[in-house]
Amino acid sequence: MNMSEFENTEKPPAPPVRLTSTREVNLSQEHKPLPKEPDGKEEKKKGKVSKSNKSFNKIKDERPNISLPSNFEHTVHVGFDPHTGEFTGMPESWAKLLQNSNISKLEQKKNPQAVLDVLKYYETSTQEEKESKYMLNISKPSSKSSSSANSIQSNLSEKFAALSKDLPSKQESSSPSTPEDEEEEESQPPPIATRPDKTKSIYTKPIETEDKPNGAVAGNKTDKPKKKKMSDEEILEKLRTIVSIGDPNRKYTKMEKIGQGASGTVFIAIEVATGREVAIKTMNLSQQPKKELIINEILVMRENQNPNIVNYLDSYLIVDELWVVMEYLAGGSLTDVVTETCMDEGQIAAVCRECLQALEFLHENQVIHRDIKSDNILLGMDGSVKLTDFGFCAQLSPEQSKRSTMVGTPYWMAPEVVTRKQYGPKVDIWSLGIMAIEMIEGEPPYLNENPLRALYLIATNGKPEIKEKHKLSPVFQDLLDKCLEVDVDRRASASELLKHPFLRLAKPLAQLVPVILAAKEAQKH
Ligand code: G5X
Repeated sequence: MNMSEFENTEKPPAPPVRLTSTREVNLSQEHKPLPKEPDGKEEKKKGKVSKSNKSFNKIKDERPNISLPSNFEHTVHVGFDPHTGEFTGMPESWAKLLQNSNISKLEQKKNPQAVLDVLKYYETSTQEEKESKYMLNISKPSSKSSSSANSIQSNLSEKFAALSKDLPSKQESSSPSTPEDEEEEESQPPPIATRPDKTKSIYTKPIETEDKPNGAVAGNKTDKPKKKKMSDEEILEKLRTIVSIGDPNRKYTKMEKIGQGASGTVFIAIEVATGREVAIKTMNLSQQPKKELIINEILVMRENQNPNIVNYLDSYLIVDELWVVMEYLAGGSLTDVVTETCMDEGQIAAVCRECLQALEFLHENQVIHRDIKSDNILLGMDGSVKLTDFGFCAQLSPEQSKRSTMVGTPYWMAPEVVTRKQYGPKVDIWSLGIMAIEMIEGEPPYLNENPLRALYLIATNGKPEIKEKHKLSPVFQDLLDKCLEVDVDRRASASELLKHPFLRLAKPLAQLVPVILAAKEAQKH
């Protein structure tokens, strides 16, 4: 018929491919709505990455045999002399980190507290990369910026000093594997690509010590059992009351690994009874430093089902291995799309609306996701958009309506998290704003900065600069302003944002399919 002929010849052009993609795609520059300046650093990044990723994966793979170091903590007191502009009593490892951070002397002098905050923070995140999941006790400065010589206390890991030299190489990484990588990645097909280590989530121990009469000195290792800390046996006991009985190996077949995260390995499988595809996250409990988080993830997600959330389906416990069965989305993550292609505003608005629907639902139910970023947005082949990985979510209650644990991924973190204030659901809105920047620019602000300096910049700059803001429609600019508002009370809520005029630009979800396919195509190369 005429019509189909017409459609064949006039097929819409393929979506523009992002030239700055770290995954090495080279296509014509022409249809780029939001070009980015070429970045010299990009090249440098690539070379190193595969190597550092490789060793990182290696560490992860061997994790089963490495027990977490314990009792390697000591307390340090750091002061700042405003006259000399020097920190006093700073551990050598911190000094080294700071030296490599590109945080200038002037910046240090301008905001020494921010420097100390982020140093402690960074300590934790690097710690995590070595140990995979990361429980560090970090005590908050007992009184913030009260004196010019701020005294802070923090626990240091013995390994810490060694970490600073790894930092520069922990740059980017999603570049295609070099031949030598192949054996490491054989079980990681495209849907979930590797990301730079520095885009991985971190979690630090709550700063509850500050409430203690004896202040932070009460020491962190002594108070570990405080607050309903459950024993391993109690954890298993509790899990047994939650999970289904039966052998999941008989209910699901054709398991194929699709991802490896801090908390476990993810497989795709077929549910025998229905023939549908599911994703299964398996976690070896003996390797999980924070088992309560896993129970939390299951309990919270079992109760909170929504079309814009990767829904929990079932769970099983096999000896000490926990299986969490959930919906499978075949379109890959939003990261794949933002790094490989350029989205137009209609597509960005559609993704924002879907994410805001998920957040409105969660926040109404007093749940904070705490790790909103493109990596945690999965796409269906029909263009559906769903929020995933609730491994760090927090269920608020009337007794505890605010949180202080430092959770998330540094580049996406709200200022109130970085500066260690009490925070609530609006941290997700800030992160959504950062994710919107990913959809515009391909990556979050400061990704090329030393991560430590990035944290400093979040703490001190507040709202990040958007490179070519004037090229965005006024309604989009306004939405970004409302997400990236430092003042939490003035920052919009999810329900408010759902009424924002920018969302009226949203295209039908089916129009996300071309960028999903383009991202998949780009990743093949
Ligand atoms: N394509 C899902 C998760 C979601 C709510 C409890 C964590 C990964 C990876 C992952 C890949 C999926 C899942 C589905 C695709 C993940 C989670 C989670 C929950 C219910 C469990 C990690 N790291 N997926 N489809 N990928 O590679 O919190």
